[in-house]
Amino acid sequence: MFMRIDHIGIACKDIEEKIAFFSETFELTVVAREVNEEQGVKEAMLHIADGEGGGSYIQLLEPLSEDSPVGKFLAKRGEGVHHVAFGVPDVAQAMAKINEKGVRLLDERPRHGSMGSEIAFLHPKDVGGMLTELVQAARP
Ligand code: V0V
Ligand code: CO
Repeated sequence: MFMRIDHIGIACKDIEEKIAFFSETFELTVVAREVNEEQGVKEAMLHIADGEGGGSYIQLLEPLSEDSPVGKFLAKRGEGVHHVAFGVPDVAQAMAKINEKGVRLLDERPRHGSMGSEIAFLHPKDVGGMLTELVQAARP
């Protein structure tokens, strides 16, 4: 079901500062930047490698408001790893198969994600405390 780790999402207070840190320290390149109103984030993707069905990235996330998912996470836990996203060939199919196993979906249908992807989240409490995202990358 999982083809690769698509990205690790990192919650940060100041995305510009973290972009500078990650790109300078690890020699990573920012390949996309987006504001996603629906998810309440300003985000940047830093490319690591290319894999089956898409690339793998670090995703830096700054909240658009305090009551957004990342805003609440920062207030409660501070900066750090917010979610892990796995690449899947078909997000709707993966959602259905995973839900059949009793894992709660946080999305009823796929949402718009970074770089034209389709995404869906799984409840962290059902995945060993890890907020999990499924990503179907955009077709090239
Ligand atoms: C909350 N919890 C987490 C967590 N956030 N555990 C692990 N990792 C996280 N990131 C825990 C929290 O400590 C609570 O546990 C419990 O889950 C309920 O959390 P809460 O603080 O009451 O907050 P809620 O319920 O209001 O929201 C939590 C969820 C929410 C996960 C349901 O953040 C959500 O729907 N997230 C999905 C959307 C999202 O995160 N979007 C931003 C990324 P205790 O204290 O009760 O034990 S957007 C993105 O990645 C994009 C666009 C992309 O990749 O393209
Ligand atoms: Co993400």
